[in-house]
Amino acid sequence: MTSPHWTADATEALFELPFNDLIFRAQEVHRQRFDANTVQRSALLSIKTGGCSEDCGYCSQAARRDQQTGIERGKLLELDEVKVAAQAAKDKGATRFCMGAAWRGPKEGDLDKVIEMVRVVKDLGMEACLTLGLLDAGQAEKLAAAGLDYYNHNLDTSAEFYGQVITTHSQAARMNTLMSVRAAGMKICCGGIIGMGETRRVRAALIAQLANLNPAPESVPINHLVAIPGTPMENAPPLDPFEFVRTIAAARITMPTSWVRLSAGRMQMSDELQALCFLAGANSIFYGTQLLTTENAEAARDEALFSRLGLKAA
Ligand code: SAM
Ligand code: DTB
Ligand code: SF4
Repeated sequence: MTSPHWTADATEALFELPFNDLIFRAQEVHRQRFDANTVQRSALLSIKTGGCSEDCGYCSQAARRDQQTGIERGKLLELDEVKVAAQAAKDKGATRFCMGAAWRGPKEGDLDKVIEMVRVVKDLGMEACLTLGLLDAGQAEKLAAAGLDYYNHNLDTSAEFYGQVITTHSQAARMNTLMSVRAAGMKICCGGIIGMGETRRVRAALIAQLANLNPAPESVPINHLVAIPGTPMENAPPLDPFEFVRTIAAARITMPTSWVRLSAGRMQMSDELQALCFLAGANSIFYGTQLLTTENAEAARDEALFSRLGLKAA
């Protein structure tokens, strides 16, 4: 399936619309393809925490900063631990289980262990998603053969801004991984982070790049920076919350068939801001008390919000 090409200019023009016009357009697009009152829920588990070789400026898990962030290096979780967490997520109503590892990319021995984890999740009847860093073509094929539904690998920010945030790998290398994931036949979960001090132009260019992956990623996580003490971004300038909502709306309009996930940063958002994000076309969330190394909104708060807004779980 091909989709229209979005330039950074055309995407920035969406951001420039009066807020009400932008939200109206996003609603129109959203309602053509989705039930506007349904929100999908994914659970997240860190299967290997900390000690990462990379230097992503927003991340608490870079080995070079573990003294400052206080994140202890963990081992790859045991299969039984994953089983317990996956069952608990299913019991709470998650339909997808995402497992993340603080690696530049997986080693072969680790990949075999992770494949066992994918089988556990699939046996419980949930969709399985992994985020393990860079993959080569053979690794992507192995994961696809194991039945992995989604691979999460974010572009994170626009090509022009990337080098100011991450120096240990290039955005082009991440593009190669996305192509390998696609070639192996898996669905792509790919998005980015907003609120790192980037300009509106950078946000628009990121959204255009995602939309132009052609086909667009099936799942698009829009993360609000969680400013973690000890990272270079701990004092990132605050973002106007309406600008975050605009980013969600631009993602919805440019990627009409994708699940747009209101991802990291939800705990720091008011209920009203989250409601605006749903109105702008977000239709997925991370659900459960923990993201990777930071806390997520409590399930009880989410249940109450869903009930107040008349939202249904997918
Ligand atoms: N190491 C793998 C990688 O980088 O692809 C997988 C794990 S990595 C932590 C997954 C994603 O989490 C990143 O691409 C980034 O979008 C998001 N993330 C990490 N730290 C974050 C933060 N402080 N705020 C918001 N999103 C964050
Ligand atoms: C994604 O886009 N966001 C998730 C998931 N994919 C792996 C991770 C958010 C991490 C937030 C910071 C933390 O908890 O360390
Ligand atoms: Fe490592 Fe991923 Fe964190 Fe970058 S975002 S430092 S690759 S865990």
